[in-house]
Amino acid sequence: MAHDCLFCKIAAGEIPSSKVYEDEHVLAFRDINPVAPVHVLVIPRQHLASVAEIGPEHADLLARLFAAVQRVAAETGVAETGYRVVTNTGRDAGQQVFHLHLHVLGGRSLGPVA
Ligand code: DGP
Repeated sequence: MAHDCLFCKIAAGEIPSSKVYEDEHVLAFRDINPVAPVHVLVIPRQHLASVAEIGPEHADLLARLFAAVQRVAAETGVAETGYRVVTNTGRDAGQQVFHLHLHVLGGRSLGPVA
């Protein structure tokens, strides 16, 4: 676990969250400040700060993350209607939590990106 990382603490169960899916490698939980009817965060249990730290050695982990996204979409009812997957990286993107996470957004028409 990374020192003082909020999402590492959520992954470890030290901070409660509204879980949607979890397995050995991945956890998905509802965003505390949702901007859409479905707003779920999908994270690796392994600490990576952002997309900027992903390398070829993380190929399996990325596949697991996106498999979890598909499960979240199915379980929250947006697989058919559509959803958006967003990951903020660094200051200009407004990244607030420096533990890699995919926002899964859906449940309403989202309009164009940015
Ligand atoms: P980002 O800007 O991409 O780093 O998004 C971080 C998201 O994390 C933001 O949408 C709010 C959410 N968040 C922050 N703290 C907590 C928390 O303690 N619990 C949950 N469930 N979500 C959190």
